Amino acid sequence: STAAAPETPKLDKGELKAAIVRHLHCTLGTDENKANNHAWWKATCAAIQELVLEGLRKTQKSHYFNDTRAVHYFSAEFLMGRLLSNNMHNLNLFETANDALTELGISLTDVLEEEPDMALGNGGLGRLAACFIDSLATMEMPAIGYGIHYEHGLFRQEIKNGAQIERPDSWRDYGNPWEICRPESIQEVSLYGYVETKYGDNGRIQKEWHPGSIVKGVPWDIPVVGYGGKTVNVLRLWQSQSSGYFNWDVFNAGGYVDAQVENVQAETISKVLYPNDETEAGKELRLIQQYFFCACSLKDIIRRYKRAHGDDWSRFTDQVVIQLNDTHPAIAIPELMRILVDRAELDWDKAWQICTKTFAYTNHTLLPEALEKWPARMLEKILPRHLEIIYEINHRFMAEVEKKWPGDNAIKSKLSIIEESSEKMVRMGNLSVIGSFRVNGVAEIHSMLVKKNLFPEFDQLWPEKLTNVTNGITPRRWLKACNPALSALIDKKIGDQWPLNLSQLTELAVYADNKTFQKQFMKVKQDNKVALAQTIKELTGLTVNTDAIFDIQIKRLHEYKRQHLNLLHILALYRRLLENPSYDMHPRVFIFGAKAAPGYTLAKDIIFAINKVAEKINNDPRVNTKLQVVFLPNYRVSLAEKMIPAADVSEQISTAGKEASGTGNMKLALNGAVTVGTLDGANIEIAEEVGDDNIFIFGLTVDEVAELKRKGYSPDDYYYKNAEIKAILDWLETDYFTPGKPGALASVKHSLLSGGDPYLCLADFDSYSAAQEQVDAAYRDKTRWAKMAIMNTAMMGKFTSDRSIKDYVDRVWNLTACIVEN
Ligand code: 26V
Repeated sequence: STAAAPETPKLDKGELKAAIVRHLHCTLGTDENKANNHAWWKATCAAIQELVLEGLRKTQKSHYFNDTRAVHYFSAEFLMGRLLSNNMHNLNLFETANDALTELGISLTDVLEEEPDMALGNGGLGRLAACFIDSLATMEMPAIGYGIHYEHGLFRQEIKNGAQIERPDSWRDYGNPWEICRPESIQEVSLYGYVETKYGDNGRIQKEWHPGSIVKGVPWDIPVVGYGGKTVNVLRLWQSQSSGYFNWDVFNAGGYVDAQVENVQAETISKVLYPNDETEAGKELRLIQQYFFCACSLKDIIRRYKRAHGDDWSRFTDQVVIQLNDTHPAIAIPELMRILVDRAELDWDKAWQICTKTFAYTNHTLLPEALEKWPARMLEKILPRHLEIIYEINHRFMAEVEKKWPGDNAIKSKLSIIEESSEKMVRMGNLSVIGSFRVNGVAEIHSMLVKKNLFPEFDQLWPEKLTNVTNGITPRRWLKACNPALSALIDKKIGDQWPLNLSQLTELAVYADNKTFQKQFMKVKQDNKVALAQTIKELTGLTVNTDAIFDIQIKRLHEYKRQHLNLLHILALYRRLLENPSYDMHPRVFIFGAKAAPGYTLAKDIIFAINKVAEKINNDPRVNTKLQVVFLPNYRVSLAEKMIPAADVSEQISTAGKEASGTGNMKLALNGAVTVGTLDGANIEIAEEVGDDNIFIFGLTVDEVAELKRKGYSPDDYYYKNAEIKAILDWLETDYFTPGKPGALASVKHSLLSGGDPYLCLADFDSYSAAQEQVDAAYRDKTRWAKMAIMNTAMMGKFTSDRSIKDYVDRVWNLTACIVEN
C-alpha cells in the first residue's frame, strides 16, 4: 500500500483546546458559559477545518506542480454522512479532541451527535462513491469527486401509526462548517433553444447551439481528508443559480416578479435529490440535473487543463480520466464531443478518439426498470445539439456493427443507442458502453451477468472492455470510527496498521479458538448491543433483550432485497411459538432499517406490515421474551454506524442475480456479524473468504432462478402445498395485526400470490427457514459462535475500498500516487 501511516497529531491537547475556544469566541461570537452543544460542534469543526485546509493547500500545490494525471469521479450521489469524527480520525486527532473537550467540560460524543448527516445519496451507489473518495485520498491519488450540491438530501423518515412519512432534509440549516464556496470558479450552462447549421470558410459544416436559457453553476468544495492527513482532495458539488443575464430584459420591462420566477426555476435544478433508486422515468428535471453537473464539471476540468496546456488537446487523455458512476452522468459523453467538435473544431474522429480514452463506466444494476432511457423528444427539447451528436455516434457505431455482423438487423436494433419503440428512446447504458474504454460491474457474479445477459454482443465486439471491480468499504469509518472498542482490541492483538492494510486482520484468525480472545471479542459485541438497545429505547420506547440474537437487515426497501421474506419468517416463528409455547429457540430481536421511495406503494406497505407485526409481537407476553421486532426510523449513515457494531446476524437475502454487490454485507461481517445470505452479489465472495463454516448460505442460485422462471414459476403451488406458508399469508389478511381493519396488510400477501411473487419469496422460504434454524443452533454454542464472529472480522481484508481503488488505479485509471510534502 502506498498510503502513509498517521503520524503524531499536528496539535497537542492544549493547542486544540485553545483553537476550539478561539472559534467559540471569534467565529461563533459566544463563550464557554453560553455555548450549547451545537456551538461547541461548530467551534470544534472550525478548529479541525484549519488543519484540513492547510492539507488541502499543500495537496493542490503538489498536484499543480507535478502536473498530475487525475481521476474525476462523476456521480449524481455522494452519501457522505457526518464528517467531524471521520476528519478527526484521519488527522489522528480523535483522542486529543476527546481529551480537550473533556477538560472543557464537554462530551465529544454529544458534540458529534449535533452534526446533520450529509445525505446526498439514496443508498449503495452513493455510499460507495463516499468510500471511494476516502480511499483515493488515503492512497494519495490525485482525484476529484464531482456531483450536485442538493439543498435537500434524502428525505427524513418518520413513522406515524406504522406508516412512513417523508419530511424534508435540511443538512445545511444554520450553515455547514465544511463547505467552501468558490465563486471564482463559477460556470455557465446552456439549456433548450435550437441548433443552427452554418458553413465555415473551409466549406465545413458548423453547428451552433443557440440556447434558450443559461444557468450558473456555483461550486462548493468539501475537503476529503485521507487517513494520515497528508493528501486532502476535494469533492466539488455544483449549486444552480439564476444567471441573471437573461433576466435583465424582463426586469427592465418591469417584470420584477417574472424575473424572480425564472430565478426560482434555475434554482430548482439543485434543490432536491430524487429519492428513488430504481426509476424516475421521463422526469425532465432529473435529466437537467444530470446535464447541469456534467457540463459544469467538464468546463472545470477543461479550464484546469488549458491553464497548463493551452489549446493543445494532444495531452488531454494523459491528464484526464472520468469515471461515470452508473449512467446518470452519461450525458457527459456527447457534451465532451460537442466541446471538441463544435467549440475546439477538432474533426470527429480525433474528438471521438479523445472521448473514448477519457470515459470509463461502472454499471450498478441489472434491474430493467433501473436502466436509464430518455425520450428522444425530451432530449431534443432540452439539449437539441446533444441529440444530434448521439445520432451521429450511433450512425457510425451501426456501421461497425454491420461490419461485424453483416445484415443482422436483430443485433443492430439491440445494440443501437436508439430504441425504436412507439416513443423513440435513448438508451444511456448503450451510449455509456460505446463511449467508454472500460466498463465494469461491481462483484464477480454481477460482472459475469453484465457480460452474459446485459451486454453480450458488446463483449464480443470489444472483449477487453467489460471487466469486474468488486466493491469495497472504508475500514476507517466502518470499523475504526464506528466500533472503537473492537478497534482497540484489534490494535492490542495485531498493531494499529490494519486500517491501511486490512488484510492484516487475518492475523486474528489464530485467536479464533482462543478462549480469552473469544471472551474479549464477545464482550465488545455485548457492550455494543447494550448501547444499541439504549438507542432503540430512545427512538421507539421499546426495551429489547440484550441476551437475544441481534438480527439486522438494513438497506433500502425493495422487493428484490426481500425484507418481506424476513417478515414471513418472523411470522412463522410467532406461529410456532403460539402453537407450541415451549418451541425451542434462542431469544431473537429482529431489527430493520429501511427507507422506501415515496412513490413505491408496495415498499411502503411492507414497512407498514413490519411495524404492525412488530407492535403485536412486542406486546404479546406469550412470545415477547423470545421474539421482538424493531423498525428503527430514519435509517441513514449515522444510524448504520450505531447498528452495525451491535449485529450478531446480517441479513443479505436478495433473490439470486438481483443485488449487484451489496456493501452493507461487508460492513456487518467486518464488525463480526455472521451472514445469512443467498448466493448473490458480493455474498459469494464473502463466503469464499470466510469459508462455508462461517456463513449461512441458502436459497436458489442464479441458474436455479433462471430455470424455475423458464419452467414457469407459480407461487400458488407453494401456498397450497405448504401449510405454514398458507397460514402465514392468510393471517396477514385478517385483522389480527390491525384490529378492526382486516385486509390492511393484504397487499403484501397479494404481491406474493396473484402478484406472481416476482422475487421468489415463497420458493426460497423453506430453505431460508432451515438456515435460520442453523443460526439458532450455532448461536447457542457460545464457543462456536464466537469463533464464527471472529473469523468474519478476520477474513474481511479483501473488502477494503483501498483494494477496489487499487484495482481501478491499475486496471482502469492508470494513475500514480502523488506524495504531498508536509
Ligand atoms: C437509479 C436512479 C433512477 C432515477 C432516480 C434516481 C436513481 C438513483 C440511483 C439509481 C441507481 C441504483 C443502482 C444502485 O444503487 N445500485 C447499487 O449499487 C451498489 C454499489 O455498487 C451495490 O452495492 C448495490 O448492490 C446496487 O443495488
